[in-house]
Amino acid sequence: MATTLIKGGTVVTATGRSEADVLIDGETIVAVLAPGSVLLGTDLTAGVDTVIDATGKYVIPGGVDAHTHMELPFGGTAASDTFETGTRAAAWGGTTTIIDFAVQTYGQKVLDGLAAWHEKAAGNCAIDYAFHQIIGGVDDDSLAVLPSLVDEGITSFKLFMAYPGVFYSDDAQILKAMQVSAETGMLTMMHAENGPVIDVLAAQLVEKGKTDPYFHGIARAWQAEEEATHRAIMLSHLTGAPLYVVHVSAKQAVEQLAWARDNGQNVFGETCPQYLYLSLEEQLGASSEEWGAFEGSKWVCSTPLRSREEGHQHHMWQALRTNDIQMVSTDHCPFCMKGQKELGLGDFRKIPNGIGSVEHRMDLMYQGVVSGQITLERWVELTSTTPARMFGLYGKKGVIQPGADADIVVYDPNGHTSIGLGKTHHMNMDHSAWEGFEIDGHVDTVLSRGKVVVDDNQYIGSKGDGKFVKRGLSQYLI
Ligand code: DUC
Ligand code: ZN
Ligand code: ZN
Repeated sequence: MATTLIKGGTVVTATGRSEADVLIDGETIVAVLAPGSVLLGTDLTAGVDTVIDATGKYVIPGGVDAHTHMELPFGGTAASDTFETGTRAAAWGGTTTIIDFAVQTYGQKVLDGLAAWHEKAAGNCAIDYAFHQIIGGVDDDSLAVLPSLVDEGITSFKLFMAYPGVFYSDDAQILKAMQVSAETGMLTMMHAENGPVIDVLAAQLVEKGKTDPYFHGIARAWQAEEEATHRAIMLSHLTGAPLYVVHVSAKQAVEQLAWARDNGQNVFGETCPQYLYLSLEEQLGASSEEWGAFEGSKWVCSTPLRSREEGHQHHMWQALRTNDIQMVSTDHCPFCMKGQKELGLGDFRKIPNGIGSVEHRMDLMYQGVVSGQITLERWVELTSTTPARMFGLYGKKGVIQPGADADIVVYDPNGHTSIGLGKTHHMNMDHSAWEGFEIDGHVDTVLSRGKVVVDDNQYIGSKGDGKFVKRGLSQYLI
């Protein structure tokens, strides 16, 4: 087995930082040592196969992006990243594990949906991957099958309070699925927006000729997010199901989560970089020479970008500091402008919902360290350690300690990353939602289970390096 020593860096974990060398044997971290350690009389630098010099750099556990949608059929098309392109882009950006959503559509057998996802991913991934299960049709059959997913390493399922006629579950269906969640310990993940209300508002806007992407954000009002979040919390209280609310964007929804947590409920919340940095006014309301007001379609996603004037972004950063929101994923769901987003020219309801960010989450969140929004340790916690714990991967993922998988990023705080097409952009999209963002840091080296996959601005891994990882139950639950 090849041995590697990452030497001279500052190891940063969720709980602290220290000058330390990291020794890897094969795929596994075997020791975290005082700098320059001699082990049983052996000079490690001379004894290992590879030495990575991390002097002046941070050595962090690889990112865990717990919310991606590779190849998701959605909005009359499919997310443009395959497992191959999307996981390679993730590796470029220092993410070494993704948790994607296998889909059961209405009327389909859950295990058939899951098998289809295994087929898409197997042998194609650059980094390790796991699955949640979307239940698009809660019925007797899917409810009966749900508990068996735990043995398959799938310990969480997502329900939708939005998208009537597509993935939507009504309250009765949610209640029944949550009862299974309470019995099994599986985490209920919720897309919390009141879909029926949103669909009426959207139709009324279109009838009045308000068809630009900006009105996507108006139709998907924060009240619809707050109300659904509250309803999900109450149903979780009633059933005892642990609840994880995905892609939280409204400050009022955060308040609901904080209230539930203060009441002692097992309720958790995730936000995404787009809800920290981007807004209704600047992005959904954007205009360009090429696309006119349709430029805003690049940022059509749900939940939507919120008004900066109303202060959601500011509140979201604060919630990350106070732990009212526990982690940051991307909801990576990329669509090209040509042939995909443009399906919604003249009607914002037909714009495929989604933004591509899997490549940039670690950098974008690091910029929050630079700008003083979060600490270095909190950066690691939000992007790696908590996602690993939340979804039953901790110990192997999300930490630098003996026995953990050697998923490691050497991050240079003196480096620089310019995001955009022709600069750093490896996702399969014809535009970047993050064009022009400048990061005061750089992903230098990425190891996936001990193998260097990115180094010196080159991808040197291979398709198929990444393996399916079975997950345990959430490690936040007793
Ligand atoms: N929201 C998105 O923006 N895309 C995929 C699904 C979702 O809920
Ligand atoms: Zn969603
Ligand atoms: Zn999603």
